Amino acid sequence: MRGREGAAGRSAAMAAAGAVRLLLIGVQLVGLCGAAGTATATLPIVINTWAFRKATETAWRTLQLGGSELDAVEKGCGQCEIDQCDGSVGYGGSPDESGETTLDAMIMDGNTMEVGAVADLRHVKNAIGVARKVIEHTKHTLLVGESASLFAVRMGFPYEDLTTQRSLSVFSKWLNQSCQPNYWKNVVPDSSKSCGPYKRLEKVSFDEGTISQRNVHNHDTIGMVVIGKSGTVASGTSTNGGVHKIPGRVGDSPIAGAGSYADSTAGGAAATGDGDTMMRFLPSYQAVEYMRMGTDPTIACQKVISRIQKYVPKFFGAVICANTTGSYGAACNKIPGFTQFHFMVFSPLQSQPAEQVVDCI
Ligand code: SD4
Repeated sequence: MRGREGAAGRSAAMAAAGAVRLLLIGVQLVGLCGAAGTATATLPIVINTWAFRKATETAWRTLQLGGSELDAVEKGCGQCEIDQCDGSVGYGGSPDESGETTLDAMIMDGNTMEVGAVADLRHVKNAIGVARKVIEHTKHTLLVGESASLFAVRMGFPYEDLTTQRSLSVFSKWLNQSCQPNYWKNVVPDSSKSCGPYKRLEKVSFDEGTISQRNVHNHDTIGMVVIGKSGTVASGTSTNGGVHKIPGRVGDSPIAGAGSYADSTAGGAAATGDGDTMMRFLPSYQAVEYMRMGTDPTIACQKVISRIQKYVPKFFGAVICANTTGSYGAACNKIPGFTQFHFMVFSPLQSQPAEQVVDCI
């Protein structure tokens, strides 16, 4: 009797295991075909926001050539800085209110939990390269503005103009349309109608409409997570931030836990979107903590998006997540004009970077 129960139990268990295997294969295929759902992959893995294929390739090649996970993140995001990915990364994009392009970037080592970051970096193109030097040559974490540029020059980076014909024309078009849109509120003259200089309005009102004017076309930061064969996690970001931002504005991208987060005992995550909103929730940190608790990467990403949704339903944003087993996922907030989020993955299951798509929630 016991034997029969045992056999029945074993075959039930085997059937269940078979079903789980089939399910996993299914999820894997779905993942590779580019639909939503957590996909499994073996290590190493490179995952990055948006369809920035060359960045993925560069990171992967760096690993294949024996580079470290940090090298892969630096080179991968650096590729986007060279390519000016979508005009939202690197020089010549997102001119601020005075027409200047300024850069934010960070890189994080998930073994040591060291972070190097630069914000409001001016006149230096390779922002993530400078961020890496902050880890290697200082005891600081974040350097900002012209002082960060001076540091970069000391580290051997060229000091150059980041303005291009394209950024100049975006800037002059904006001036010609009475500086619309912009990020001011509660000021005179009325910022929804005219250019500054503005002065503060005595009576401050909280108008929901002023919270976010982002759209999917004006910013597409690269955020990347690389997990090596041994489970070492590194992450990084690079962006030129929001177009027409107020000079001095720093977004989520160079902030550890906001723009990205890496912890080799759990996983890595990176965010893209409306940094002014997203940085208040430290979504990358939160996602990694969910994965540490065993939450599947897709669900971890969804949970952080849902949390922001509760406060700011119409925010523009997406998060990518990967854990140290090589499983990964992504999630985004559904708003008009942004219903799907594209991201890139490279793992040993593929011979080339695979563009994947997730439906926003
Ligand atoms: C920022 N989060 O500066 C960046 C921009 C971005 O997709 O991610 N765009 O707010």
